[in-house]
Amino acid sequence: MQKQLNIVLFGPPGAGKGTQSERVINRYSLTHISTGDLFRKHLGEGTDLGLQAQKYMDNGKLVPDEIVIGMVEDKINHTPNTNGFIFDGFPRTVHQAKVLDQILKLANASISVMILLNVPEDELKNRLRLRAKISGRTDDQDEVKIQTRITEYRNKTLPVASYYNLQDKLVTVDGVGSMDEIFGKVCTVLDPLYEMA
Ligand code: B4P
Repeated sequence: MQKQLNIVLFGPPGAGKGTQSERVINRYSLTHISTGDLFRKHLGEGTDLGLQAQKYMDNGKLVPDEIVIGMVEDKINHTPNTNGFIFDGFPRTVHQAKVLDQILKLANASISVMILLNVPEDELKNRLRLRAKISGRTDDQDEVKIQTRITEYRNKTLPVASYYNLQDKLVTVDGVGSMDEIFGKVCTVLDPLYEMA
């Protein structure tokens, strides 16, 4: 099997994961797995999975691991012959990270790097307030939901960074600045890994 470049793009809500993912996919021809986008797609189509996720997302809470993991596993298993994956918003708990390692191991692959986009809380809130005006996303619409998402991140998601740090795979990138500047820093991390893959 070809060697894959598998990236976890990580950070709090509003850090720019979705924004940077689009650029990374174009440059390195990777397969995008955004759990938030997948849930919103299911929601739009009115599937059972979408309806199960909705009550958590609407309140800014994490969707339970068993729902998220099944969906990601299905997507990985239905994507043969890829250069690699960019995981955007996944894993969000240490349990999700451990299961992802197992799924990739079965495919003789592994995570190459985790990039953490570091953005202060005030800036995150400003970005989400701005996006609320155009996104139509229920979880962007009020301060309580935004705060819940940030608290969920601190309590349940941030430990995932330590998990990858223990494997020497964590790289932190300053997520404040123009989208192009940040993309430049992300490429500085990924270009050498891409050449090796
Ligand atoms: P997500 O869809 O992942 O949403 P998010 O964390 O808000 O990040 P997103 O990628 O959309 O925003 P971005 O930072 O790019 O998750 C939504 C919900 O789904 C979760 O709360 C949870 O309920 C559920 N969920 C998803 N995955 C899950 C999982 N694995 N386990 C459990 N539950 C899960 O951008 C934000 C804004 O900032 C944009 O408007 C953008 O234009 C702007 N921006 C980006 N970069 C900027 C920059 N450099 N300067 C200024 N603005 C910038």
